[in-house]
Amino acid sequence: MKTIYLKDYKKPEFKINSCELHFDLFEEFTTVINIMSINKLEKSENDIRLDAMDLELIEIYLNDLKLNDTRYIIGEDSLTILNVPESFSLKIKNKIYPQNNTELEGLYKSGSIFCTQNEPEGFRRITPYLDRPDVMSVFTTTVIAQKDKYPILLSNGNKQNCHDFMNGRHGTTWHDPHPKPSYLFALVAGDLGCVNDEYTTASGEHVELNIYCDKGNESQCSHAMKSLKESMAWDEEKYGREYDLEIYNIVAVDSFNMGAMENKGLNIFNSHYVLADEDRATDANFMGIQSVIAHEYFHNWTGNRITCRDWFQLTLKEGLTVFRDQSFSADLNSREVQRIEDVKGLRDRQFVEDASPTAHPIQPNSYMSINNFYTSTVYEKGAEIIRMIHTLLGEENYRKATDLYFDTFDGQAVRTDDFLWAMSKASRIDLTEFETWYHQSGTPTLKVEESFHNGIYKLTLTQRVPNAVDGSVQKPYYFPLKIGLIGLTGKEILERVLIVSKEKEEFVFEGLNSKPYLSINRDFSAPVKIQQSTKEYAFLMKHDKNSFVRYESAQSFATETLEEMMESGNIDEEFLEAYGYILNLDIELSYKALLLELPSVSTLMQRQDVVDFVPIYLAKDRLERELAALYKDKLQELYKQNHKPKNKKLDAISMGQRAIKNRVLRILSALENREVIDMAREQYKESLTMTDRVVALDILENITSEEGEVALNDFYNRYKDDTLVMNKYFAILAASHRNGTLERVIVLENDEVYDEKVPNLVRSLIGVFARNYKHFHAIDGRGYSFVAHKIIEIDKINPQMASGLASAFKIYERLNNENKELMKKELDRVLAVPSLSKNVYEIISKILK
Ligand code: B3K
Ligand code: ZN
Repeated sequence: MKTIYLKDYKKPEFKINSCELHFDLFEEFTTVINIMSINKLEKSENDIRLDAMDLELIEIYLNDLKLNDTRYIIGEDSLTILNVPESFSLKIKNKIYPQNNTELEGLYKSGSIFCTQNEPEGFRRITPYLDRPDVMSVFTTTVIAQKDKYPILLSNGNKQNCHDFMNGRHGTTWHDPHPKPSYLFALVAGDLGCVNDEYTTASGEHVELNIYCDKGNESQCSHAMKSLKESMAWDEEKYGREYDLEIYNIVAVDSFNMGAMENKGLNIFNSHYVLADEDRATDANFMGIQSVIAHEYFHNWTGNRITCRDWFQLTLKEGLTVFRDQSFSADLNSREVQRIEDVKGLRDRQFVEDASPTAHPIQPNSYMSINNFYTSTVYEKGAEIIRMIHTLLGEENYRKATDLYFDTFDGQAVRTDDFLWAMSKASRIDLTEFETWYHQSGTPTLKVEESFHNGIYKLTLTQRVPNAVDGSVQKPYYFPLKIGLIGLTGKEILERVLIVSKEKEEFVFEGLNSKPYLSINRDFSAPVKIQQSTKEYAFLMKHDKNSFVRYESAQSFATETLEEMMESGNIDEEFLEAYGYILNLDIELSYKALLLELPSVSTLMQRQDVVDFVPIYLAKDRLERELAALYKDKLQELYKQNHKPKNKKLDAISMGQRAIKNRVLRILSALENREVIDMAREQYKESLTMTDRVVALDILENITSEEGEVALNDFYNRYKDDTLVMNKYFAILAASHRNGTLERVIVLENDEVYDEKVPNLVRSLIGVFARNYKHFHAIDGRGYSFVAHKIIEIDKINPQMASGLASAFKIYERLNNENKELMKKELDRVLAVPSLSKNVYEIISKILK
């Protein structure tokens, strides 16, 4: 399989000034006419090699002259036109078959809707083109289809005109004045419902806003619309960025490989990130919609107006845009909860990836399939890197620097180095040493040593940077470390941002009366692992004013308590006491719910040299039981105080109440007694929100087969016609700890609601099962064998989906021998499949290396 290297980048040799597209959509096929005006750039070749995948060529005209087949060469993934002049027009007509496209790249059908997904390399499956992000062109698109079946015809930009034809067909022409790369091209045709609104930009321009969805779902679009308007206002205020077209369209489709896509003026979304009402979506779903709508909207500037020179620069747009959506969510909701949730996600996914054989820098050097690099490293670690720049520069300089970035590079395809140039130029802060974050992989550990003599407190920090995947030694990082020192009585002495840049650093603080308590990596100012020998968790849980460190202390305390339990069987009494202290705190309820959560299996597993899941979940189950028994009365009181089954409002207080009472119910469920079963059953029956319903359902499923089945049947009958909600049903069953989960997953594959071609359903059933530690890693090896079998099967339909499933095997190298052997057998089996996609091959071959 071919590897592509960043070092081999070459500038494009041709410029496509304009691209005029005509689509004629039919049920059996689609014809595409593509008329490009092209210029040679300096030192250009005689021949132009266009990217082309699975296209049926009909005819080619060069400057209006039809070419015979001696004038071009059709390659496996290309079309080369020989001997082209300096400046020419090229007209290509080809045929495609969207209704047979199960890869969901290029033009395909989601149910009865025609839609596209072109990032990163889908456009070459539509028409021959220079399908690379640094070739930017002005697109005019005409879409023609049967009017009664496809009354809505959309593409990028502003609507130019509509025309009806005699034969029941009609067409619409769209023009996008902003030059863009082909990966931002989009087309939609369907019989869609629509919710319409408008927005007036800060400079007084009116923008028409439309959200399209399947008819009947219109009432579920209001949260998405509200989020869109909030995003538009926020980007004006925080980054001075206004929208730049007359229309902003969003279309929700059911079959989509990922969350959403920022196509210029025509975002296409997985319906999971658009549709919601209280009866069908959880509070977390509502938050997810707000952040993904914002993310795609923010791409209009960070991604579309300024795009990437090549795909190695992906984090230029993704890391920055994730940082922007995280800041937006923090501004609109609880800042402290947002930060903790972001860090939790980073550690559960990115830290695991960074410790695996597929670890890569946020700017990778090579890839086989670029689709494998839309990772939590490029996205979430990328966002942490931007956050560190924000911390180093400060709010004011950061804004100056982003202004300079937009002014300088608007309309261009650039590199992460260009972004760093703007950051450094506007702030006059040298970021040369900081650049390492873009080119190295792995999570650094920071060892902390403290001493105190004669009023002088000395902090010694030692960085340990892991070797790269190829074994090469990596350099220490440069980063901002926000710390606080706290006095014996709990009073804050100081807060500083220290700059750490060497392998070993010493920081001295003078004039102190006693050894202070150290509050380290406040707000998680750097994505590092802290290694500390002092155990001041209980004190920090009580006194630290930094909400992140209080959370962190509770987590570390719980983690070490669980580790001690795994080793000696003893439970630390002091931890139980500290937990009781949190239960009584009068703090924001969703924050409190986070403080009461025990560390994830993933957190504990990352700390083991050789991973063994069984002791982890046994210890977790036991600690939950102890806490539930010890604080039963208090927990029940908290539940009663906050259980408001008829309140389905989405304000912070109502969501906080649901968060805390559901956390408490989960803790109590460890008792597995009649009382808690009744509580969950009642909650399932009487509550008006999906948030309450899924928690109750999950608890019932995990502790009682009888009541679980009754509730699950009820849920099934109620929602079986709503695929989006049914994803929750599949996920609860696939994540179940009860015996027989694998057998039930196998049965569910034949359920009439389940469809292997719909990525959301595959993720909910197979993807969730592959993260069910108990059953996926079961020692009979059947979990591994089942998932491997699915990867092979799904790879034939949709390689991107299959390689997503394959990432469950990334833990391979660190498993205990028994599991490792079982897993190896399955990985070998997958790798031996002759027609394996490069997507799956790349992941599995790296895991086995
Ligand atoms: N840019 C798209 C991701 C495309 C993924 C292609 N496999 C969505 C986003 O990050 O906003
Ligand atoms: Zn993005």
